[in-house]
Amino acid sequence: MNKLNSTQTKQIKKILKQIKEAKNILVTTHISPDEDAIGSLLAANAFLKQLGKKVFAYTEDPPPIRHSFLKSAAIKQSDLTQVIKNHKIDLILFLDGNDMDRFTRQSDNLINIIKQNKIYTICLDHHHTGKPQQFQIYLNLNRSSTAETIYILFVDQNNQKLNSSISQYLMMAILGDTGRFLYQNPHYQDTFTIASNLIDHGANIEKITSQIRNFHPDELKIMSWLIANLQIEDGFNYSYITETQLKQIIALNITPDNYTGACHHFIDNYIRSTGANRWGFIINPDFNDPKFFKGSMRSIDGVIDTTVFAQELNGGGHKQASGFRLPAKNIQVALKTVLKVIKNNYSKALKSA
Ligand SMILES: [Mn+2]
Repeated sequence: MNKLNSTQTKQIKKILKQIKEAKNILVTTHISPDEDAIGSLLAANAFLKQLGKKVFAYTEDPPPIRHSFLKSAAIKQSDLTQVIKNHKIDLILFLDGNDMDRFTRQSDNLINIIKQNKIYTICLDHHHTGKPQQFQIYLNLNRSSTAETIYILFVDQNNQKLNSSISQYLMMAILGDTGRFLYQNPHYQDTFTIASNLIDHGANIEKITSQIRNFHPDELKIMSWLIANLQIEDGFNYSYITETQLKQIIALNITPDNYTGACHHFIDNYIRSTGANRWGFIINPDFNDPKFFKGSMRSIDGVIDTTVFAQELNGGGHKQASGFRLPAKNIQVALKTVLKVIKNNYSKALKSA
């Protein structure tokens, strides 16, 4: 299983060599971290510690509270440039993204400090759009998740041992990015072999699912608004949260975690499976900065390439799941922009599906 071509094998050898030579390693993942981001980060942290490395696992955003059952406290929050300064970092492992802007809100500062300190950069990823040239080694094995790439790197290629906590981390990540083994996946044989091995070593799909799919009543309230705002168009569905609704959410002391959790659940489970349409999007004001609107697009395999739209909106991702962040005066303006981009690029996105 996990057959790699010679370029990939060489890259992996290079990565393992750099890890061996490094003293202080920073491992990080993208802002607004999801299951794959947190699970991959926790697993990479554990595998590097097995190798006797000094590891610093940091993100700029906190992990969602629903991941706390995995002792995600091992991940600390800080401005990444500060971590580099404080701990003489000589190697950074970036996980689950391939654009410095995904890892920090101040990418210019981060790029500068990396250059000044001659820090080696490695990126492990599985996305199809971005800026991989920003990293010295960029490894993308086209897997369903970054977690599978981590498994291949450390378990398959470096003979490292799984234990029950690492198995739980990797399983959570794979469950998150595969939609619980739902999505069409060219490497399905590897995915199921890895998953089976993780269960052998203590991962429990039912328990993990009950943790990450345990709804807070506030999430259901926000989902009811997304349901009320749902628009069924000729070809696609969409919904949104208005800036007035965000104000209400804040007034009700609803946490950012429950806000984004509700949006994720709605987009993953309803937008592409309501009525006759098989793709759609949602858009909602950024909790921390309501001058920006966050959008997510989802489609069923082979229906439409959503990255065609997402890239026009300065975002990216996968054909069936992509995202973007858009500055706009209000929800009406944001929606108008997105609908216009869809209209102007529809045939291109259909062709590219
Ligand atoms: Mn991922």
